[in-house]
Amino acid sequence: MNSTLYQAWLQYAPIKDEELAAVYSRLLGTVVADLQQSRVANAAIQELRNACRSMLGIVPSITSEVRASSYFEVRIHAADAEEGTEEIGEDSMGAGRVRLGAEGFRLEHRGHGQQEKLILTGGSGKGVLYGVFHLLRLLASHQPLTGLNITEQPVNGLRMINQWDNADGSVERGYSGHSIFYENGRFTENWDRVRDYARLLASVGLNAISINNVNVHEIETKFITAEYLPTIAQLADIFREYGITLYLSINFAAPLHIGGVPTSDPLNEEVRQWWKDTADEIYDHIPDFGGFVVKADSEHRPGPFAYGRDHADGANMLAEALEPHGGLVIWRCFVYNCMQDWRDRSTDRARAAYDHFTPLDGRFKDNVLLQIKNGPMDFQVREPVSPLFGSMKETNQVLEFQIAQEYTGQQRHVCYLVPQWKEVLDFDTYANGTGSEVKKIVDGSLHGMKYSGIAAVSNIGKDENWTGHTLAQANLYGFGRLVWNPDMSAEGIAEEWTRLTFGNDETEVAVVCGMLMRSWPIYESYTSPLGVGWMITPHTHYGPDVDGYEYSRWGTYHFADRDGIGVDRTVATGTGYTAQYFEPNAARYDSLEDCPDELLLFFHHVPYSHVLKSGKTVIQHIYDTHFEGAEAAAGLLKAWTSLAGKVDLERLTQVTERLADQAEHAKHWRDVINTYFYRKSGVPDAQGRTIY
Ligand code: GCW
Repeated sequence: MNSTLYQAWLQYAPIKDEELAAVYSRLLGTVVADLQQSRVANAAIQELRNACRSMLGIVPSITSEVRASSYFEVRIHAADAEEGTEEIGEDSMGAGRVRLGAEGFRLEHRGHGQQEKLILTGGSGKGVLYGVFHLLRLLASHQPLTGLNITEQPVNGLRMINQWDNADGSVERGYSGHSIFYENGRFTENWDRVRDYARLLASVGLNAISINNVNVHEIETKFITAEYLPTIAQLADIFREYGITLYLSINFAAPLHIGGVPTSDPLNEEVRQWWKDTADEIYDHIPDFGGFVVKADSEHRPGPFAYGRDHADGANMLAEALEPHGGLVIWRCFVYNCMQDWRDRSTDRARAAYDHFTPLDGRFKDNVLLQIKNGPMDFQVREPVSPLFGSMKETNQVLEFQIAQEYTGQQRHVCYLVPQWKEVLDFDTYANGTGSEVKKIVDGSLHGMKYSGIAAVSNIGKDENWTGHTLAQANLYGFGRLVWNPDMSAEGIAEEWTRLTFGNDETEVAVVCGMLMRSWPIYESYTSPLGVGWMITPHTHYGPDVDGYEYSRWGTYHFADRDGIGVDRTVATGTGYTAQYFEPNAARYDSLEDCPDELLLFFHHVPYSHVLKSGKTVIQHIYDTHFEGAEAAAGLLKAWTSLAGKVDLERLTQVTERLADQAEHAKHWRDVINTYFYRKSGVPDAQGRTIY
């Protein structure tokens, strides 16, 4: 496929500015490279050549000796095997000596006139790969190369994508068509698309992927056996070429289901041996296999609880099997009681992960990482940061985001999530006093952890544009860039993506970036007020249904009645959840006066007449935001259609259709929510607008 939809941010559009193209062509026409047989570096050079053909109409020649007067030199720094760090000499700007990790790169421009050269030094083949993609970003956004002197290293070690793809070809919470990996119970035969996916992931610095759903069904349970491993090894090979390590989600009850062992008890010797033998077999096929992702004792999945064991017992058993091979166990903390009785006000889903896992701190083996969703509930439009971050000082932690827009409009609504993710990463947990932001916990620096990082549920599928909504590509792009460097700004990432995806027309860049930056607040305003969450249709999680979950068995409540709304999670009168935070967060959330408006209903139950910091009552806030939100959604459509003539027809039409649907659906949200609260509370809108 070759459409603009398909190319996503790797458009490599021809550079029409002749002067600029000439400078780029002079520098990149000859590549001087000694790639030491690195497949990854070779893939990078291949990418460079294709990109240059497309952008500049030249195919760089490759030589091992310097011949041309201007050239692009690519080096892999020799001793990259030695612990991944190496001195690489004097910084040409005189900034001193710089250490380059295995995944880092340095890109510098030297000389002038006909004697210019560009030098890329990678700490390994992967460093070269990331450096080439960085260079291509500069080209595609028409940046000057003169004087370039940068060194970049990824901040997070594990930069992972989780596919929730099933062997039958469906994707759990997938909004972009079927799986690119599977169809009808088998692996797809044509893997070109997987290779292009690997390119997309590598281009933003991602380095790990788990290829099957954390809910592991019958066929996928057998992925760890000789029946499937040869095929999976071929997939691993595709990803390996782009610096991406392959992981599998496993079924905790596999020994029982497919191993011929009468139990899956993690302390049973036969079970432990079975996992060791299984690990040996996996590594025979895939020597650099990453490890296992595990959802256990969660939403009816099997786990150690069935045998009276805890999660450390379960995770450590798997860790022991993977340890001799250098594999990791990524153990998810999404463990809660999903059958809560509404009469029981002490059970609180928000508390669950913390309550289950903090007592286990210090008991996990070194190669276990706990994967924690960003919030305590489940990827809501707005929720506080999970109090587990920072609470386990002796346990490796991985943060889990969801790029798939399960609760944020399902890629039918535009909702750029990078600003939300940044709020999470910048949140100060105070775990070690001021300056204990989540980003420092998940990059491993705060508690000096051996393994750490960030993972996210993918949003791609077989749709031609990968992500259903073309603008949802920005979330996949943004996830990679943010995880590479959490200090990048959401605006900066949006701008990069827009330039690479749509080109450098300044009006277009401004319009698209503006839309992206407004999109999450807009979505929030016509859906869920003040952090309350869960007012969506049960199971599908699309569209409003205020009481859908309130009166279901799943136990996630807003407690709205005729007098008020919100969940009391305070210590004195509520579930006590606020106490799971470090001070001063605990006190701030616990206090009705200090709790920030946007999370008020997450932490407190208040009457509709309660006055917010904004000066409005809760009920008036609900009405106002819903009216304004629906209008703003219509504004997104208007902004986009102003780009007619600038954006190619394919993408113009695709996005227009989605935005038109969004504008309609936003009105539906507005009306359902407003009428619900009007009829519950009996309080009219101060502005007398139409509420049904
Ligand atoms: O939010 C829930 C989703 C489930 C998902 C689960 C999880 C994969 O609705 O579809 O299952 O989270 O994260 O395990």
